[in-house]
Amino acid sequence: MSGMRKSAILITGANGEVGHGLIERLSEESSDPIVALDLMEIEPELKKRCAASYAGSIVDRALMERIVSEYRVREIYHLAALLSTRAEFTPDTAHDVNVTGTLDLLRLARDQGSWAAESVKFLFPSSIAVFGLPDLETKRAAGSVKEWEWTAPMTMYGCNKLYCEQLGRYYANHYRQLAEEPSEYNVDFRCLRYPGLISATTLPQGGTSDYAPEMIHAAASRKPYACFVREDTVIPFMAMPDAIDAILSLARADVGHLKRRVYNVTSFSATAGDIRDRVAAHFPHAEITFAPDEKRQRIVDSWPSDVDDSWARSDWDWDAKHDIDATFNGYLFPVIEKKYAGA
Ligand code: AKB
Repeated sequence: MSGMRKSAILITGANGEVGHGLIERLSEESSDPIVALDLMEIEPELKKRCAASYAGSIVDRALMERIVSEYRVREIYHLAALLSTRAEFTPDTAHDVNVTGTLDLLRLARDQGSWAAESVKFLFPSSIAVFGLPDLETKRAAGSVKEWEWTAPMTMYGCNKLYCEQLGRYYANHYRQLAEEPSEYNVDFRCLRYPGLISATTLPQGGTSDYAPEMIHAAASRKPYACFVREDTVIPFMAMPDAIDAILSLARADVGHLKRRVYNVTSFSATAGDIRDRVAAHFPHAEITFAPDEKRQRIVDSWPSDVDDSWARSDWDWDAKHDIDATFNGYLFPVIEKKYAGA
């Protein structure tokens, strides 16, 4: 059957923030057809760039079977997830989507790989939410954390991501290790842990690092904004174009150079107050206040103020193109102004 099927790149969560940027880049840079999947109908602009798109859930097995009956999936970008705030309201659903959905896709990748006799690449965005620092004093003392430090998440989403990292590592390195003939075509799982992402063109849904993009978009669209964390709250961030560069660089890296399956990546760390200052300097009419929500604050306080991404730098030459100045002055402000021009 594999001879009849067209080979394709599968992107789940295609309508999300990373999905938007990734589909735009992949459709320009790669000749491989893209198959997009999202709970919602894919936006028309993105649809045009895909060979096919499906609206449905990643835990719908019949749908997944339909996709593989039509396409030989040789690379997967598994972006679909319920983010950290939303997952706290519906932890069971979050577990279904974030864990069961990922496990189903790992199985799909395994099957596709063994039929085609080649490993399927499986790109998985994890998050700084896998870290859990118990209090602010520890967070200050920890500074920049390494991949294996402080991995005791306090959110369902963080637990889900951390476990899926381990599942991916298992499918890549240890799958059916006791079988007489272990598979030669294990899943080529590659994972990066994103910091808070900030896009000039889309807004996140249901995350806890959302205060940064929300503040910027509110100011650009002349709306008042009450930030739900304290002014001194600090976590690492990254501009969306760098997030897309990072996942594509990891996907294209020579597997022989990858000494890990899971990599920290970051660009700059900033407090909510730093972001307010930059936004207020650029949009003098901005109305930004601070009204911390105790519960969401606790979650952000448990995330590190910085991550050490030296493994990514040395194994696949990771280097963010946008530092904090370039993120705001070279990317966010010019692009966001166009977005809201005339609004
Ligand atoms: C969230 O806030 O849940 C995400 C994340 C940090 O992974 N943006």
